[in-house]
Amino acid sequence: MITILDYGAGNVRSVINAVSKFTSDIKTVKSPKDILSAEKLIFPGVGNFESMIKILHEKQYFEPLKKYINSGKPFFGICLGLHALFEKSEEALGYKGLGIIPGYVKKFETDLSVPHIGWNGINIKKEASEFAGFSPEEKFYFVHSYHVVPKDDSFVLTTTEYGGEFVSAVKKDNITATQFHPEKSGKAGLQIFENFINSKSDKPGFKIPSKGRGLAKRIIACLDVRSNDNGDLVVTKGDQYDVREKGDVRNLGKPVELAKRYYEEGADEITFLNITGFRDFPLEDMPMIEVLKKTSENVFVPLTIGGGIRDFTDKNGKYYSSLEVASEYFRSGADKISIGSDAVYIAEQYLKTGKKTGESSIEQISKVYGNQAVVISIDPKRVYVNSPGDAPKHNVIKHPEKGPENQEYCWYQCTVKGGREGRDIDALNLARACEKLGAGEILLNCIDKDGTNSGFDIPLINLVRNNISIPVIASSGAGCKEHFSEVFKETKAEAALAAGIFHRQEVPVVDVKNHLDSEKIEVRKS
Ligand code: 1PR
Repeated sequence: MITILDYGAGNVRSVINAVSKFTSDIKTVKSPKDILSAEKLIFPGVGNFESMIKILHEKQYFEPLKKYINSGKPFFGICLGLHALFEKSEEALGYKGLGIIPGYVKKFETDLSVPHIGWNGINIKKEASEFAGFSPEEKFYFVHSYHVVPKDDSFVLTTTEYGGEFVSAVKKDNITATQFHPEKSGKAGLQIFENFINSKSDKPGFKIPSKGRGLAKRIIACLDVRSNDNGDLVVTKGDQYDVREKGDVRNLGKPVELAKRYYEEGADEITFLNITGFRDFPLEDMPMIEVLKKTSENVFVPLTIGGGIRDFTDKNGKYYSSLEVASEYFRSGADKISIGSDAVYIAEQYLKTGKKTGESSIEQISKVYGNQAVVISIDPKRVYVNSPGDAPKHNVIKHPEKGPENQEYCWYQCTVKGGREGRDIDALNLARACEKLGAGEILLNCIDKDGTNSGFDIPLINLVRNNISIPVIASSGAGCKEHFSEVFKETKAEAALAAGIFHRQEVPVVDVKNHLDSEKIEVRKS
């Protein structure tokens, strides 16, 4: 039997789905005694160290967990499940960890963007049955801002390069714990679970250095989802956000099937955007939750979901906080949520008052689930001006694509409600404010480029990426594989997202990856 510790935060569903590929004998912890009676325990965790430790105490799991691990029975920790083993974390110095491994958890100190998000290689430092059957080129999915620092090197199982070498997995006797997420690492991750579950100690993995050149640029397939006029949930795609063709909502396929296809073709992440989320409340629009649950059964790469994440009062007067909406998404299989319109209102308020309230969706969700779980989806469109002085409040740049009256300058106006309403805040100011409030990543769309197949908006991506320190996903305008190499060569974007070319099967994901590889841009080969 495999017991999984669900302490209430993070995406436990994905771990259950991954483990259930190899055994149906799975139990989730409901009480402290379930921990003590476990035969093999997996402790998955994403989120925040403070909130995890608090919950472990509240549920009275803390001492049983120590007792279980010290009993010598097999233990597998993931991400925060690794951090928990240490004495303390810089993420919450007032809270003690389990203290099973001497050492602490440290914030990344690097010029690279933090969180460290994406697929990276590992150097295996000692033989370990969990890594039986791996090729040195394998990459695993990481998403974290803190990493462990064991006092004793004998615990180190793997290291990874990210602005220096950090410890990405530990092993000692019955304890194995990884910083990366096997449940989100495609076939390689599933192999780790299989090895752990079946105790394949007869086939030890060997000490191997990673041949991967480090963190891969991610290729993300985006599925804009909404109900069509018959009430069926479909994947659609707009041209500059207009999703109707001859009056009907364009139907490009079924969300669950398309997501599975992109996973199998090698997409590094899948993003679902519920594009009518600004008017339909997600917890009433349950099909979207179903889509997520079904997708996560067969798709083992990160899933992001956006649309409608905000506080809401329904027609019966019942109030839902944005945190409740997000929690429902996380429970249903999401790894990250993306906030669009609400982020604009929050940033406007924050820039006006200069005060963090602690109550915004960005702050609340990142506090519980961690910054890396909060993506801000920005929907900007160009406003052309004759000179920078014409828009003194905004970040104005010179743009090679001139305006309708031959203007050379523009600023990027943020919009809400699916591009329908422009606001008096620009894309860079929004991104900066959201970073300060706790967002972990920016999904940078561009309405002028969306659906045009004319390439990404390079000046916009540089404007934002060069002035913030969280990762940026370049989005809108991809029309051919060369556009992906262009965006990675000319900007520091960590990922590139496309929709139309993938849905219309004009360029398969694998062709994009092969092209990037031929251009010496690091990718994950699947
Ligand atoms: O405001 O928090 O409810 O979130 C709504 C979300 O829905 C936002 O993330 C917003 O970007 C998205 N959205 C709203 N309306 C539309 C629309 O198209 N009418 N989709 C829309 C935006 C997302 C893009 C697209 C890329 C790539 N589309 O990410 O996938 O531009 O397209 P391409 O490769 O075909 O050029 P809230």
